[in-house]
Amino acid sequence: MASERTLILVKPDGVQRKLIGTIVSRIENKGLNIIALKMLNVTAELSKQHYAEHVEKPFYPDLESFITSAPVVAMIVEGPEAVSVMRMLIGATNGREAAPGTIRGDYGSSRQMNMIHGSDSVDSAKREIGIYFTDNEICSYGVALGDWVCAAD
Ligand code: IDP
Repeated sequence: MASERTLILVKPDGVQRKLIGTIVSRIENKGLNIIALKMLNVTAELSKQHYAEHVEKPFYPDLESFITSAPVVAMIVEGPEAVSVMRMLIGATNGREAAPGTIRGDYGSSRQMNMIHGSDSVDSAKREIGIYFTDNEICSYGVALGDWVCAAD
């Protein structure tokens, strides 16, 4: 199992709804390591960098207004297959279609205000981590119980 890193954001609606702790708990309960974490305001420029693939889409202006409307919490999450494991924990984009048990399925009913972002591939994660974090903000570490939580298959 490859250890991967993924970029997670608690979006403005997640922060406003006091879901930071819940989302952090879900990540930690799954056995993944949070190796960087900070609160920040996403600027219009940062939004365009992050959502480069969506900038030309009709929904982008609303997405930019939303993501810049209030602070977000950015995290780097590390662990075995962290990118796909986090995408499973997060659920489908539209909260009305996300499966119960996923973060979006349990807490949301909106397509835009879906509380959390998770990178969709290892390459996207590398690009997004570089947008949000500098190397000296990252604290990779081992955990004593790691082999019990994430034993080899
Ligand atoms: P993802 O966050 O599930 O990977 P993407 O398709 O990459 O979904 O879209 C990025 C974000 O843009 C979504 O999380 C959501 O906030 C917003 N979004 C995506 N599609 C729509 C849409 O059709 N209308 C409004 N907002 C959208």
